[in-house]
Amino acid sequence: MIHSSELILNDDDSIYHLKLKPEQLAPKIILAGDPGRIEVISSKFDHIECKVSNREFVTHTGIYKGERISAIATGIGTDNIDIVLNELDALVNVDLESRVAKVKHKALEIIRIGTCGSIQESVPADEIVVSSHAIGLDGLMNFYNFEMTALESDLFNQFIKQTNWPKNLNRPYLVEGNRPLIEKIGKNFHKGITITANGFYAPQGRAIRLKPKFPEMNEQLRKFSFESHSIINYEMETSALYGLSRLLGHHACTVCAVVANRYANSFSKDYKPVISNLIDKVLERLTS
Ligand code: R1P
Repeated sequence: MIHSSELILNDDDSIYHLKLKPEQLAPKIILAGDPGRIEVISSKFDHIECKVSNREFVTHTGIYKGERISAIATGIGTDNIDIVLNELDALVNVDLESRVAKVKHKALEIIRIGTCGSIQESVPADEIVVSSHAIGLDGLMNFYNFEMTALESDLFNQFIKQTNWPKNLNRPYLVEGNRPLIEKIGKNFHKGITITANGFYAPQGRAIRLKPKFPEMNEQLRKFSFESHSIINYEMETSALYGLSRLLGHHACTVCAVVANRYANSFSKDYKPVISNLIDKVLERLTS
C-alpha cells in the first residue's frame, strides 16, 4: 500500500497537483509548457468533456475526430515534468482507492508541443524540430534507477568528449525518445538531439547582466557530430519526459516550434500561427 504522504489525494479524491481523477484522463496526451496553449489545442476539439486547473497544471480533455485526447499544461522545467509524469502514471496504473499499483500496466501516448531555441544556422525560426534524443542538463534522472542503453552511452561519451564538458557543471544524461512515435509524429520535421536545460539564461548560454561560466558552450554544441547525429535545439522538459516515460512504460515524443535562432541572434516575428499549424498536424497524426 502506498502511503498518503507519497501518493497524495485531494478531498475530492483527485490527484494532488494535477487535480485530476482517473476518468478525466485520456490515453493520448498532449503536453505544453504554456497553460495558454491548452486553450488553443482544445479549441480544435469537436467536443470538450472537462476543464480542470490547479496552479500551472491546466487540463482540457475532449474528443478530436472520434478519439479522446487530454491536453495538459506542465509549466516550465523538468521539476514540473517529474510531478506531471508521476501523477499521470498513478492515474492509470495505481488503484487510487486501495493505493496499490495495478498488475496490468497501461501505456500512455504523450506528445509534447513546445517552443525552443535552435543553435543551428540551417534551422531558422518558425521551423519545427522533433527530438530524437534529449541530453538533460537537469540531473533529474540521476535520482531514479535510470541507466543509459549501450547506444545512448556511446553517443553520450562522444558528447562529453567533443564538448569538453566541464567537470564542475551538472553531470548530464542522454535518453532517446520513443522511435515509432517520433517517426509518426515527426515526419518531415528537422530531427536531432535536444538539449534540455535547467534554466533559461546561463544554462542556455544567454547573458543579460550575468555572464555564463562556460561561454563557448553553444559553439561546442553546434559543432558536435557523431554518426548521423547532431544537436539542434534547446528547451527545458524533454530529457525528463523521455527518461520517466521509459521507466514507467509510456511512449513519448517532443516536437517544438523554433522561436529563437541562437546562431543568427534572431527571434520569430509571430510564432503563434506556427504553433497553431503544429497543433493541427500533431492532432491529425496522433489520430490517424
Ligand atoms: C521557456 O520560455 C519555456 O518555453 C519552452 C521551454 O521548454 C520552456 O518551458 O517550452 P514551452 O513553450 O512548452 O513552455
